[in-house]
Amino acid sequence: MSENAITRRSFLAGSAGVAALAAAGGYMSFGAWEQAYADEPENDQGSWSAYTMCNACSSKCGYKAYVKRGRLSKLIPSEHDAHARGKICARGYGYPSFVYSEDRLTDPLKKNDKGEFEAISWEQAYQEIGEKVKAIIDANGPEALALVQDPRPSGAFYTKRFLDALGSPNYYTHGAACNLSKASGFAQVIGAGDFQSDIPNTKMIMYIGRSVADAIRPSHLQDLQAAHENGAKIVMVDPRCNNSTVFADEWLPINPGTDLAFILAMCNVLIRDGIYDKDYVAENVEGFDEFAAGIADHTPLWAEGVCGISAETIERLAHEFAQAAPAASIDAGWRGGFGNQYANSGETARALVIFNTLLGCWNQEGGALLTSGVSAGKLDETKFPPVPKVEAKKAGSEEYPLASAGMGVNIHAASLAKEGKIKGMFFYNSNMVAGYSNPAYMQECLDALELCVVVDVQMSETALCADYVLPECSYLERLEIPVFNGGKVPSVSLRDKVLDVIHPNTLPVDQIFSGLAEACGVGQYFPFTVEELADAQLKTVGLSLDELRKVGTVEFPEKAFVYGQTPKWKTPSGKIQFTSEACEKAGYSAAPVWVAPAVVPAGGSQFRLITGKQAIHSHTMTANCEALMSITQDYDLTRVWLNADRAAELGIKDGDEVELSNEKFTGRCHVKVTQRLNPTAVFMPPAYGCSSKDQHTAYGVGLRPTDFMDYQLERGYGSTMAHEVLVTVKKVGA
Ligand SMILES: Nc1nc2c(c(=O)[nH]1)N[C@H]1C(S)=C(S)[C@@H](COP(=O)(O)OP(=O)(O)OC[C@H]3O[C@@H](n4cnc5c(=O)[nH]c(N)nc54)[C@H](O)[C@@H]3O)O[C@H]1N2
Ligand SMILES: Nc1nc2c(c(=O)[nH]1)N[C@H]1C(S)=C(S)[C@@H](COP(=O)(O)OP(=O)(O)OC[C@H]3O[C@@H](n4cnc5c(=O)[nH]c(N)nc54)[C@H](O)[C@@H]3O)O[C@H]1N2
Ligand code: SF4
Ligand SMILES: [Mo]
Repeated sequence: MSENAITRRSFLAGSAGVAALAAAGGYMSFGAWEQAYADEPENDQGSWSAYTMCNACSSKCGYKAYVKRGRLSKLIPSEHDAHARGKICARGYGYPSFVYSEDRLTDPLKKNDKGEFEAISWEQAYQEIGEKVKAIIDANGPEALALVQDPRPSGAFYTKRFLDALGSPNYYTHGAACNLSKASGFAQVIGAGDFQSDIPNTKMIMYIGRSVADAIRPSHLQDLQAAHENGAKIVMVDPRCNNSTVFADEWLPINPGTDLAFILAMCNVLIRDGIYDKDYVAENVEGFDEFAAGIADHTPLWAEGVCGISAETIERLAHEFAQAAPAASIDAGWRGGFGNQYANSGETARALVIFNTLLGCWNQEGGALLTSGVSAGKLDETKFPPVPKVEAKKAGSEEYPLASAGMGVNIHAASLAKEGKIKGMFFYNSNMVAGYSNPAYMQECLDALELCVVVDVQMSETALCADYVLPECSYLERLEIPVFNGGKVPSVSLRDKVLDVIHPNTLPVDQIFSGLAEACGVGQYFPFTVEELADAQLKTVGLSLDELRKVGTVEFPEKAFVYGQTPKWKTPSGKIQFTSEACEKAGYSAAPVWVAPAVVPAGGSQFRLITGKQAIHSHTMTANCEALMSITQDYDLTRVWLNADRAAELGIKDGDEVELSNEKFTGRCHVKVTQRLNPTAVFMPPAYGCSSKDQHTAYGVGLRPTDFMDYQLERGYGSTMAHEVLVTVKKVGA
């Protein structure tokens, strides 16, 4: 080991952060912390409060954070924040303790020739990364660079600006591993990637692979509860009886990957029986006849054989919908059913918005709403110089022409690294290696890069593949630019700095990317501070940073949504398109018809591997949070679910240890035997199986679904097809 080579513990010990950590005493619950200081007299020293937003998932719920003795002491959710609406979830309360974790990154790190990380200065990191970026651009052009980030307020702005300034179009979100197919499929039909059902006013709502009580956004959960209390008919379509079903009238345990057949059969009934909104369709739709002809044989009886829901139920539900319309809709969903899961996810998304169109429910009270938000206006160009537009096309846009341009196909970009076409990649708040596709394959891709830079707060699996790891301060230690939220009443919320920086050698995202830009020779596009940018953005909507700091959230009631207006359909024809030339070119039928999932389990000991969120964890990022992981341990939440009848056939009992295997991976865990699961599936919680030893709480606990995945992408749409995975299950020792 070279003189400077360090282990994780020693880089921690060598940093100035050690004093702060010792003071913080590692992880302590808020209660324990309060207790430890219970005898000390109260005083105002070191006490203050600020409005911020949770960072434990992309919902970014707003709350007011209170600080006592310089340490976070309590959180009060913001009443007016669009996503919190006065509540935050367990992750929101538990995750802040991670700020005090001993596993936080404290210094910039560089991988040495032996593959070990050494702490280096920011100056050295910037200088070396800058030189490498310039060399890559000189030799290969800026298109050889790519960046992946999870859309956070400042992150989205600074990382995009950085890449634009370098002249690279290869900017990606985590979308291909989340909701790319949904957003892209919707866009083909209605010209928008999302909509929101008017749930509090609905008479009938169906959720297809969306569980608001597990995959939480507090506002969504409150809406579902309101609908339930208002007596709405609520239908949950999910191979698994998820926790939202407590609010539902019906649970339909559909065969995974067959929602397309189910929706098309309901469309078939509406059209066959003439109970769709004919006037609405005549006025707004292009391609109705072609669609109707294409699904004439997609009858409920046919669908029953595919999706496992009886023809009678499909007929009845279609009629109930027609009766409730226009105060009825299928919810937009998010990821679970057709966000990125199957070979037919994009086509399922198309079918879903076509079904809602047949109900004539767009922008109707209780229907499905396309709301618009408020956004920051143009800024003073002398202070915020515009970056020249990048003309080149994003890598993957030709191979996956249906993928929403804003998201792109992130793992395709990584695969180009293996082919030597992408040479340098940046990751911000993204753990591609563990979460997007097969980790072993992802690692091979990143290993092929000339330069890999990861900005994180802990040693993620992606960071382990990096040449340079740059430590960001935590979300509670930084101010970010404001977040403009759409909805019935648009609003703007702020993530203000709550805590003094705990590890002095960590920096916020704005400074990191401004510093990188400077080192790469494009610093002229960053001659402003985040305070100046936030204030300038807010001024364009009649506010200021100081004003927003005082209240956390400001609503724009004058821009409130009005029912009954027909939206401007941003499609090629300006109409709702039941047919799409782009889809046809990509090899699909112009109007959606049945497309089978890519794999089918053979039965016996073979199952389809599916996943879904647990309310206490997010993706790969929270398993290393002791406060949240202790709940996992208390309730034995790493178990995979197996259908009780299938388990009995295989001689497997509740609590048994089983082995799951396929050609990619073999692993063991305990099993929960239940009637709450479709017999063709095995359900695995998605937050576990961390393979980074530097995450001391998460490492080695449970299994990780991506380990069983292959590198594969949905035709045209480019999603990762996360549920097109087969595994065999056997009892250990049997
Ligand atoms: N607790 C928690 N909440 C979160 C997040 C988190 O990480 N943790 N992340 C946020 C983000 S980024 C996202 S994308 C959303 C995700 O929000 P959702 O899409 O609601 O989340 P999931 O739990 O992945 O999937 C929902 C349900 O889909 C079911 N499902 C699986 N396969 C199929 C299928 O073939 N058909 C149907 N009909 N259902 C199927 C699963 O059993 C699961 O119950 O959650 C957000 N909220
Ligand atoms: N195994 C698994 N894979 C999944 C999912 C899953 O639940 N499990 N969910 C899927 C879905 S729905 C989505 S949206 C994507 C999400 O994919 P990502 O957006 O990549 O989310 P995470 O996997 O949580 O990884 C986030 C990374 O950001 C780091 N991080 C946390 N806070 C900060 C911060 O303040 N600054 C910086 N710079 N980094 C920070 C975390 O330590 C972590 O390494 O993953 C998809 N893939
Ligand atoms: S839903 Fe929970 S974890 Fe996500 S931002 Fe809101 S409080 Fe945080
Ligand atoms: Mo997601």
